[in-house]
Amino acid sequence: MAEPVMIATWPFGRIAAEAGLKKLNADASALDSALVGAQAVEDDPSVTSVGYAGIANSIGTVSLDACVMDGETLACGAVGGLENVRHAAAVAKRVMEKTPHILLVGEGAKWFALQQGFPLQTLLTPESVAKWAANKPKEPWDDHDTVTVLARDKKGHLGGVCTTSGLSYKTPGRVGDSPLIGSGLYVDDQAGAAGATGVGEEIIRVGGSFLVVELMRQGKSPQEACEMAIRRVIDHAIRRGKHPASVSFLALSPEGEIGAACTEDANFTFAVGQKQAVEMRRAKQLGPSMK
Ligand code: SD4
Repeated sequence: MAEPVMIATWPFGRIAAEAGLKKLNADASALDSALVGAQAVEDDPSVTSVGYAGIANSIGTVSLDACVMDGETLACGAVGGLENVRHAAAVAKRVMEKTPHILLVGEGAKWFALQQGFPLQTLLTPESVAKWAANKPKEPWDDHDTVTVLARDKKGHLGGVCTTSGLSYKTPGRVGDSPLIGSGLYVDDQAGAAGATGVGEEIIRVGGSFLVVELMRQGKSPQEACEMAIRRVIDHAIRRGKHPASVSFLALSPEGEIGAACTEDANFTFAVGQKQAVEMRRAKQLGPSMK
C-alpha cells in the first residue's frame, strides 16, 4: 500500500490539505480527495481568489477557471470563464465524466453546469465587492492566487485539481493557465503530477505543468523539474526584456516525493499533508542571477 500524500498551493492550501487528507486516509481516490480539498477552498469566503467571493474581473464579474486530471487513466476535464457557479472544479470533473470533451467555456460551461444540477448563484459578497471597488491594483496580476491540489492515494495513483478566479481585474473573456491541461495542471501516474500558480500567461508560454511532468519522465526529481521549469520561465522573460513575473510550480512523483520552486516575485508557500498532519513549506526561489 502506498503512503497517501496531498500537497496544495499557498497558505490556504492548508484548508485543502486538511479536508483532502481525511478522504485519502479513508481510502478515497487521489482525484476525489483532491477535489474535496479544492472545494473546501472554493467554499471559503475568506479566500478571495478562488470560487465563492473570488475577486472579480475589470467589469465586476467573477469568472472561474478550473480543471481536474486523473493520473491512472489520463482522463481530464476543465471549465473556463464559468460564472455564477461556485464549484468550478466539480463542474470540470463532470465535463470529464459526462462529455466526450475536455474544456467547456463561458455560457456553454454555465449551461452544462445547470444541466448537471449545479445551482446558479452570485459569487459576489458585500466584502468582495467592497474590496474590488477599493483596491484596483496597478496591474491585473497584482492580486491573485490559485489553489492547485496534487494527491497520491493508497493505491499509488495520482490525481490533481486546479481552481481559481484568476487574475483580479482581468479583461473580460481572459482565460489563464488554470483550466488548460498541461499549463495549470498535468498528471500521469507513469511520470508524476505537477501544478502551477502565478501569472497564467507566463505559465502557458512554457507549457508549465506538462514541462515539469516531462522532466520527471526523463528522470529528474520533482524538485529538479520544478527548478528547471522556473528557469525556463525566467529565461523567456529575459529574452523578451521583461522582469520575470510571479510563477510557482509544485510537483509530486509517483513515489510520493515532493518538489516546489518559484520566481523571486512569488514568495510561494504550500501545504503538505501526510499521515494525519498538515505542515506548511516554503518553495525554493530562483532569480535571474541564479541561472
Ligand atoms: C491565472 N494562474 O489566472 C492564475 C492565477 C494564479 O496565483 O494562480 N495566481 O493566471
